[in-house]
Amino acid sequence: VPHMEQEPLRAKAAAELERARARSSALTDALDDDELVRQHSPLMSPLIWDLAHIGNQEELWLVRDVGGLPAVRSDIDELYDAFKHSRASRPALPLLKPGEARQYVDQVRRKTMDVVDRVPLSGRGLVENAFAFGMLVQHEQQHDETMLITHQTRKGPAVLYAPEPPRAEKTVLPQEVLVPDGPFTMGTSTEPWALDNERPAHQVRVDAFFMDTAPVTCGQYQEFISDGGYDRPELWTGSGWEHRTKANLRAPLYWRRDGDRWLRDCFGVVGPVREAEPVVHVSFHEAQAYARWAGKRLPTEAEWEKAARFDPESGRSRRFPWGDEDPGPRQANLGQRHLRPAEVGSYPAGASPLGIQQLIGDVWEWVDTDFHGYPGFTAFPYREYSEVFFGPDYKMLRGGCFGTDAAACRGTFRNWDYPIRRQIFAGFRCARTPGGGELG
Ligand code: AVJ
Ligand code: FE
Repeated sequence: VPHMEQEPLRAKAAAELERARARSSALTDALDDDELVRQHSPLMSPLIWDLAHIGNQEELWLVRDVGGLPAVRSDIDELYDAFKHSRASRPALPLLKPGEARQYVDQVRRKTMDVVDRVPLSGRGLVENAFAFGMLVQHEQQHDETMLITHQTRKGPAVLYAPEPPRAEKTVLPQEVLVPDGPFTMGTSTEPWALDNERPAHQVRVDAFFMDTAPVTCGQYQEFISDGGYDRPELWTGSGWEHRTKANLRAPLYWRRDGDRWLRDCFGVVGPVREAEPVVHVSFHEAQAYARWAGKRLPTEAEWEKAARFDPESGRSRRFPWGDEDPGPRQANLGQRHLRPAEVGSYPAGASPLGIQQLIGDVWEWVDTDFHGYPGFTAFPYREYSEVFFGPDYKMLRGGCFGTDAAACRGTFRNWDYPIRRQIFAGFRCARTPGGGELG
């Protein structure tokens, strides 16, 4: 990065750090101390752990590593190391109290801002300083989404408010479109804030396939339930059925029956399930069973990314379905502007060249691919970001959701979780092999 181009980068890093912090504060200031230190679900950390962990990672990477400054508090590194303590065990740790945690993250942030002002934003090899700021912004935003998940697991009166998402313009979408056969460029070598697992750009050959133009809706999912979807082992894989039985799954998480209709708890507000809204809080196994019931299958990760990025006219991969411009409120439901997905068809301006909608935002989409590194993968800045998760235990999720910030979302962005997880804001869409059945 030439010297004269560094000032806009500094301004951007500072502004993005501030924007992330405003969100972290809003998510933690909404609750009293007791609710911040309590564990709302064994799957989640106490909210105050997330906050201090955000500060501790910032201290490690920006203050100590990039800035070369002495430790703010070296005595707490171990407490906030995600690999040292399981989420379930974190409430029992001698964590910083809410007031101390807030003071700590403020102290770290003041030093970070000095570092942003003075360090050169280039010239450190693979992990450039400019990338380190992007990485920490994304890290904070990712934990803010995690904290939003914790808010959804929490019981009690609502504390978060946001306007309703925009309503669908009444255009009728075709159910599916054909994505043509041929190579496309998957991943990226140029996206400045792309994390290790999104790199490098590489050619992938994808056979022609049909992709649904929208995520599966609650209305469609209710039909699967009424048709006995949860009681028909032939629709599920072996491990899917085993989990369905053990966990006694009957409907998406946070749904409950009320006479002849379904209700959903959305951040403490209970209301009727909305038929046109993408289904959310389903596991990979449920998504797979639904797809088989519908005579379809889940897309692979390469298919999903081709649907989201490939421009058939130029043959080029775009940053986003709509082009290369960063997401705005017309293109995608991102950034916690709303607390739920928007009805299908609500974002025509976010459509891909082939007319596929809502790939970015609304709900994370399960895809049928295990987590692996792309050819030429190099772990950075640390093996624990991605590499230690590679293997068959995790399934990929793509596209981000209403709770994902644009800083941590793009056409190449990869998320992952266990196939049984439902507390995340995950839904799915279906794909189909031309002429064939459900097997890809
Ligand atoms: C990419 C969402 C799976 O939360 O475990 C946060 C992101 N990595 N701190 C996670 C992350 C380290 C990660 N996910
Ligand atoms: Fe983290």
